[in-house]
Amino acid sequence: MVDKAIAEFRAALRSATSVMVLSGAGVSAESGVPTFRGAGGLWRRWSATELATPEAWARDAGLVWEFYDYRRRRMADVQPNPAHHALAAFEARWSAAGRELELVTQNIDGLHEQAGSRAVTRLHGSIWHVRCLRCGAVTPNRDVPITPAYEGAGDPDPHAHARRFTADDLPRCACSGILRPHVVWFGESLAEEDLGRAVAAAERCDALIVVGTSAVVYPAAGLIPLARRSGAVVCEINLSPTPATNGVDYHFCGPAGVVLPELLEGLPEVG
Ligand code: BJW
Ligand code: ZN
Repeated sequence: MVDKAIAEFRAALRSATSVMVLSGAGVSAESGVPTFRGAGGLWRRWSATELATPEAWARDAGLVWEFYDYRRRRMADVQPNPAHHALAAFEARWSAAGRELELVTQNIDGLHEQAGSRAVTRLHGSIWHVRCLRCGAVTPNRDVPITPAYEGAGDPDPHAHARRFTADDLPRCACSGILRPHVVWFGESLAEEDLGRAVAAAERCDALIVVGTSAVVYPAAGLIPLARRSGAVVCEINLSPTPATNGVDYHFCGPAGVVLPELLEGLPEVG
């Protein structure tokens, strides 16, 4: 039986023209990608959020690349799960019916795109792209290891023998500049175009689905009250309450891979 609140939000979707989805790490958890603030969020003795900073890079770029190389190795083989597939299938039906869907993700793993989602705005970049610190070029890169020096490195065990990497071990651009992961670290600005697109979608949407995010990282978390103030009906799908929960219309407690397919199934109805 479909839950009453689910039925109510489905009714809101039925009458919506423009829908926005804001996704976070919880959407990829069922694919085996660890979240940031949950169990499995530690690599050696660091949390992901300690190494995802310009300060960590300035201190030890070789270590930061080792951490990203490890995550790239883990992410290389994961597959989209029913949550990613439900969103991609929904987008296909929704846009065929002439309606608008904007999927704004904080995830850097590329799983939404892999599932077939098309209108994806990546607020925090992509782990599968690198950026040159000298010429600024952004290029796709799926090399694992990122350079031969990282072969066999990345052991997450806190007691692992720590290897030191030097500037010679780091990946280089054709211009010989050092390459860094094309992701957004704490204290760095989001790409203006991406944030502008997300803000416009939040202001325009009739319904917002917030899924699998702890809603603590800004400016992404600020999109939720922005959409609500702009008149959207907002639901949150999460395993537990978040700081955003009190400000949304519906909180659906459960795994994204179960709740999203149920919420979106068969919408919009045609005929
Ligand atoms: C499930 C589930 C299942 C599990 N089903 N659910 C305003 C106020 C306060 C601070 C700031 C502010 N504005 C800016 C800041 C500073 C900072 C910030 O937000 N700090 C706060 C943490 C305090 N923001 C920034 O620095 C941003 N830049 C910026 O604003 O520039 C201008 C500026 C700079 C300085 C000062 C002021 C302005 C940049 C943020 C970049 C975030 N980068 C990262 C790393 C990306 C690269 C990488 O991966 O290595 O992005 S941090 C990390 O957090 C990553 C994520 O995208 C992001 C959000 O995490 P997410 O997705 O929510 O994951 P989790 O793990 O936190 O939550 C998972 C959730 O899923 C949980 O709730 C689970 O329950 C749930 N879940 N399984 C459903 N199966
Ligand atoms: Zn370059």
